[in-house]
Amino acid sequence: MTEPQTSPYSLAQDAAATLAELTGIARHDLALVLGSGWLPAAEALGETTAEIDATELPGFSGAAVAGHSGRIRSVRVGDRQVLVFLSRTHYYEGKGVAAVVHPVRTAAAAGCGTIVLTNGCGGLNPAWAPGTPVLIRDHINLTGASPLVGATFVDLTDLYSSRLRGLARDLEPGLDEGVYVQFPGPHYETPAEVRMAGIIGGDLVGMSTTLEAIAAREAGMEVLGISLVTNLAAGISDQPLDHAEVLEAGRAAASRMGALLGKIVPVI
Ligand code: 8IG
Repeated sequence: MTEPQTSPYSLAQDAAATLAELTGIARHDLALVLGSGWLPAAEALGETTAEIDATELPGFSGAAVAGHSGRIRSVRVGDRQVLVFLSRTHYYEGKGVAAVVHPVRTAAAAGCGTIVLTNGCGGLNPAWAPGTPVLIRDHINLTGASPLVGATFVDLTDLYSSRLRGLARDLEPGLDEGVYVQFPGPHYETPAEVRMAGIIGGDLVGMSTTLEAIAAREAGMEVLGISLVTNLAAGISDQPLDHAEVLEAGRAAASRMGALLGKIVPVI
C-alpha cells in the first residue's frame, strides 16, 4: 500500500510556519537566493534579525558544496523584511526538482511577493570579464525537468519581470541583460555545448535558477534574476574552469555586487 504523500505546497506551508516561529517574523516581503560567489555581497545588505539552519525547517536538507552554506537569514532592509537563502539545492544533487524549488515555495508561503534569484555562471560574451553582473532577461531550461506536475500550464512570458529589470537598470545604468541557459551539470560544458548555447540564443550558462523561476511564477511571485559572470564559458577563453576561481571572482566582485543588491532590494 502506498502512503499518502505530503504535497510540496503543504510542506512549504509547514516550513513557513516554522520559519515564522524560529525567526519571530510572521511575514517576509522579499526573498533573495544567493548563488556561487554572492555570499560576500549579501553580508552588508542590512541588519540580520535572525539566522537559522535550513535543516531546522521541514523539507530542507543539508548543503552539499564547499562555499554553499545551508543557512537562512531574516534581514531588515529599510522597511522590508528579506528572507535570504545563503545557498540553494541544485538539480545536480539528485534530490529531485521538488527539493530544488522548496525554498521558493517556502518563501511564497512566508508572504514574499518578489524573489531575487542570483547565480554564478559562465559568460559567452567575451566583453563580460569575471565579476560582471548581468540581468537575466529570459531563460532556456535544458534540464528536461519542470517543478510542476500534471496539467499545470503556467505562462512564462515575462518570467523575468521587465518592470523589475527596468528598475534595476535605472539604478545601475549600463547593466547588461542576457538569456540564461541551465544545463543539468554538475560538469561544466564542453566548448561545443557552449557554442550550441549561443546558437540557440543563450548568453549565460549555469546549473541553477530556471526551475526556481518557474516555481516562483507558479506561486505568483515577481522574479528578478541576476547572474554574476564568474568565468568565461568553456572554449570562449582558453582557460580551464575551476571552482576555486569561481569563489575568488565572487570575493573580488563582492563590493560591487553588494552595492547593487543594496540599491535594488529596498525598492523592488
Ligand atoms: I560559477 O561556466 C559557474 N557555474 N554550467 N557553466 C555552468 N555552470 C557554471 C559555470 C559555467 N560557471
